[in-house]
Amino acid sequence: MNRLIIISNRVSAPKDSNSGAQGGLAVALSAALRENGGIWFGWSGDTVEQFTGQINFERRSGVTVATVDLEEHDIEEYYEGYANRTLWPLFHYRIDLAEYEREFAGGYQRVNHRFADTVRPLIDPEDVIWIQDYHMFPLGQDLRDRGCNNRIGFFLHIPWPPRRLLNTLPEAADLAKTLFAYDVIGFHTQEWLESFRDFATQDLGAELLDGGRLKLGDRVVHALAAPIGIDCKEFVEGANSPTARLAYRQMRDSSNGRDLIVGVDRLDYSKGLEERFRGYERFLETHPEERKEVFLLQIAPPSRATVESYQKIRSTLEGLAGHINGAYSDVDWTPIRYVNQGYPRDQLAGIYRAARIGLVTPLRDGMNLVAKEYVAAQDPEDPGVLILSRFAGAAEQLGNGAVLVNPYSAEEMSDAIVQALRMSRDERIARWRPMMDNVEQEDVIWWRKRFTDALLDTAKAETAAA
Ligand code: GDG
Repeated sequence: MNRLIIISNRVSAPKDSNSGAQGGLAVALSAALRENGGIWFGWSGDTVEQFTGQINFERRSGVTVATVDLEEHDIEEYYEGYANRTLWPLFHYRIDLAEYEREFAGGYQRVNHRFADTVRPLIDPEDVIWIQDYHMFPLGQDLRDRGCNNRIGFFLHIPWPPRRLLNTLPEAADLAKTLFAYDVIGFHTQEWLESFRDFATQDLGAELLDGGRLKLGDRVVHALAAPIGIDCKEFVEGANSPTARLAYRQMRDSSNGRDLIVGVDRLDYSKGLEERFRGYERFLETHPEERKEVFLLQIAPPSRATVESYQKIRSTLEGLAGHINGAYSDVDWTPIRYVNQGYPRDQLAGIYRAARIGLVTPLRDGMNLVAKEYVAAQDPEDPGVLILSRFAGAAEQLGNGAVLVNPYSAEEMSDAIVQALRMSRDERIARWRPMMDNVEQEDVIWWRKRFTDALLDTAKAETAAA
């Protein structure tokens, strides 16, 4: 394959290849860069007084990383503003939280121009470019405007919202039009893909061609669903590591024979944590006989702490956890252990394995990798039960084994917990197997190949046509 240029807001290539903290995405993209050569480009995480466009080059475990510093107001408007306060809530169907400010939109445009100006000289004519996520919708168009005729793909890691919601964004049409600068655009699920198609055909007047292609003016883009997976092999190894075994043991010891229900999420309103606590409370309220048989461990490392809606959800959850523990605790039992810190991946894998129930109940989620990690970490002889929101992208693949719930319904959540606690080992195995098959087969390498193959196919089709 040709050399690859990956562009994302932050470069998550691990500093050293043994780093336990690396996520599946970083692993997959780093592996692609090592195989094909290339560069991973993004914001350095640092700010400077005056933007210079000077690139910092670095080698990180066999991958060339190129980063650029931005100005303080770039970060306020582009990252904290448009990305985190406008697009993130809107694309997770939360128009009540979305802030529409021209200043944010302007900063977003400016930073995308800056990225384009900076990265353009690094691109050779044969390179294949792959841009990641909602921070950079217009970057492909910006590169085209700078004479870049390369194959360019774009992948969206969050949902694409229904058109009637998206139309609340003043610049929705302009933003969506820029996606036609790409050759291939990918979404996690059929549902997000269909929402995009609806917007493209009904609001932009695009024409739907065969093979998932859409035409607008003289541009044709191939839009496809490519669900991301985890690095399953690595995760299973991690779940069997000494660290994981120790974490498993400690968890079991501290459970006193009670069943552990686990939740692991960035502290984000899209993850449905408030609703999860309320569902669990409903379970405690309506099932006094089961109460002291279980406890919920919610791991929720804080994120985006400068944004007001995140400060609010944090204090709401603290209040709710305190209320539930106050109302139901006993001298020898606390119903919720609510933890605001992160843990190393292997330790997490051991905790997942110790849990009888994985509670993954986002109100809306592009995919949700925690659901897949929970499945991968289970003991095949005695697996736990995954309770999964039907509004997570992962429900399209794992709906064949998970107990699916509507996270807005405390009653459904409570029923699902009871069902999972009473489930026989045979049923748990029968439900886990097909989920594990999916997690193993459609892993992160499969995802990356599915996308890059489509990107290369468009190149072949064009050569053939010529
Ligand atoms: C976005 C989309 C999509 C969490 N706590 C700890 C920890 N984590 C890790 C998990 C998992 C990752 O963070 C979270 O991934 P998710 O997929 O659940 O969610 P987002 O961060 O919102 O990711 C999402 C994803 O992009 C990929 O396309 O699936 O829908 O929103 O890997 O394990 N990791 C460690 N300690 C923690 O305490 N080490």
